[in-house]
Amino acid sequence: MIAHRIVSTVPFSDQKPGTSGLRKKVTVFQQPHYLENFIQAIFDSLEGSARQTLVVGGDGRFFNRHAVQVILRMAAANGFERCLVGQCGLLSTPAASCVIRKYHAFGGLVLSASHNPGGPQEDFGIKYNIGNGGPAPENVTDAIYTRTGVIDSYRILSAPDVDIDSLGKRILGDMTVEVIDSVLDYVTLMQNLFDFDRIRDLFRSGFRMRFDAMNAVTGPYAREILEERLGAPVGTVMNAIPLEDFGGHHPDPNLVHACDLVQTLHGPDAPDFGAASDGDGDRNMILGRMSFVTPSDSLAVLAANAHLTPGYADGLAGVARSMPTSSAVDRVAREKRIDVHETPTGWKFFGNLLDSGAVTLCGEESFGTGSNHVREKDGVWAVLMWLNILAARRQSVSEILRSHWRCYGRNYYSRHDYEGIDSAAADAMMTHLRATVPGLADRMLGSFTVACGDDFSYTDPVDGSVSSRQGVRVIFTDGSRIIFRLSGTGTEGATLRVYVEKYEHDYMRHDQNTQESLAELVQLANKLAEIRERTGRTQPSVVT
Ligand code: VG1
Ligand code: CO
Repeated sequence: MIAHRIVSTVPFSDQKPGTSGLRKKVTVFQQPHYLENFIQAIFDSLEGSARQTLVVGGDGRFFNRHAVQVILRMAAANGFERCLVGQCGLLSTPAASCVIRKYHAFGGLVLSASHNPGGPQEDFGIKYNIGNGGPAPENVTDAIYTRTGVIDSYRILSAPDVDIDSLGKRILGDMTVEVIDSVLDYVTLMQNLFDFDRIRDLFRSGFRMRFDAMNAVTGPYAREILEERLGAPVGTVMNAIPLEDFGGHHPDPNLVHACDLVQTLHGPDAPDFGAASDGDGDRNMILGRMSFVTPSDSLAVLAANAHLTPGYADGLAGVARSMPTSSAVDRVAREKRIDVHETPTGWKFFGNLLDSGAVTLCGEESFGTGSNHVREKDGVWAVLMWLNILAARRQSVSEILRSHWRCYGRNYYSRHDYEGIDSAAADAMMTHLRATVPGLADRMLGSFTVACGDDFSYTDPVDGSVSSRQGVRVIFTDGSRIIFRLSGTGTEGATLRVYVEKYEHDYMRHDQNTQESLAELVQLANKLAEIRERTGRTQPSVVT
């Protein structure tokens, strides 16, 4: 039975999907009809979805189970023929992408607020992924947003909750609900890309690692792959059980939030390799004994060594990085004579490049790395890629990193985040930067000379769509850069991100601490944006 309920409140004008879907406090999603309004707006914006398959799953955070049930009832009432749901409502973001592609689904709904904390007072989120398995492009998210403002009813089946905890098929109205193993399809894909025998030999030789699943969705994936299939000892995966509140932690794999893991890698008896992933499993952090690999360097190292893994043995068609990601990978691309594409922040911009075959690997400075195997960034994939390379080269993480810098030079790189600043002040700062930065061309700033300054705009080479105002850049004549942009994923106030990069050709002669080598550029950034005057902050909240 389909109930057509009229939305009783004003349409929700704040339902604007950001860099990765709609992300709000759980309490916002709990407002009457809020969730349903957004889901219906998504369904209304899709063309040709009747009698199609939808994939549903999330990172297991608070509200995940409730949202899955609402989505199932609404999908049934909106004419879908089949819903594939991860067991217990769980699917990591890359696994959802894998399942959408493998079963030729029309699209999927992924429930997550990524690395943001979870729990009744914390964050929830919904992203819609299209049939290629990737995040909806801007024309789709814009259509969804427009629809949220005019919608006046939604379709939902009145039916009891569906059992999503045991595998198998159920019937819901005219729709079949198929509860699938959350990890199996993903594991099969990984086995096709990497040399599991070789990695197993590495573990057998005494190589030790720790994977921190941060009580988020990757626990079951990492356990199955690392401990079951690759023979790593039980206990290799830490915080392996997904919890609704992630154990009260920020499931954000960086030096601040994964500090236990970082300490383990710096302690006595440290293992050889450490890695962590985020809430929904699309991010990764890579650590060696006493060393940290910046995501930008990781992308460059993976590009330089991809041929050592079976899935990429034939070489790379091209690479792509988001604009604020350091240009370390550009140097690898130049040497390999392949194209490098520079895109705005957000994985959705890689979709067309991957679909068209223009690029094989891509990455972002924000701990995101991936390839054409799915259409999302993929944390566990990045860890396996590193493991395969380590197994092939039989060198330590820091040896691999140093030899990379010797060969290509080093891009010192850091991101400074100012979280929870006043939104109006943040907007005014960006307006000020947009007005002043273009005029800096050819000026000397300290020991640097400005080559040019602009607000980054991107034209998609495949569909010609233009995305403007993607970040203010100051580019110096030696290739150093300062970039300013506001986050699209925060849920409180505004977050300013300042990205600073400096290239050192002769790394051996100038081996320095990252923050020291960037100190002058950081000072320049503070001055150009008038950060202290405009935000009252003297220090960033997070430095990576
Ligand atoms: C951040 C990162 C961006 C990433 C996005 C989603 O966006 O900077 O690189 O694609 O999060 O990541 P922003 O707008 O806050 O800077 V995730 O792990 O939420 O899918
Ligand atoms: Co994420």
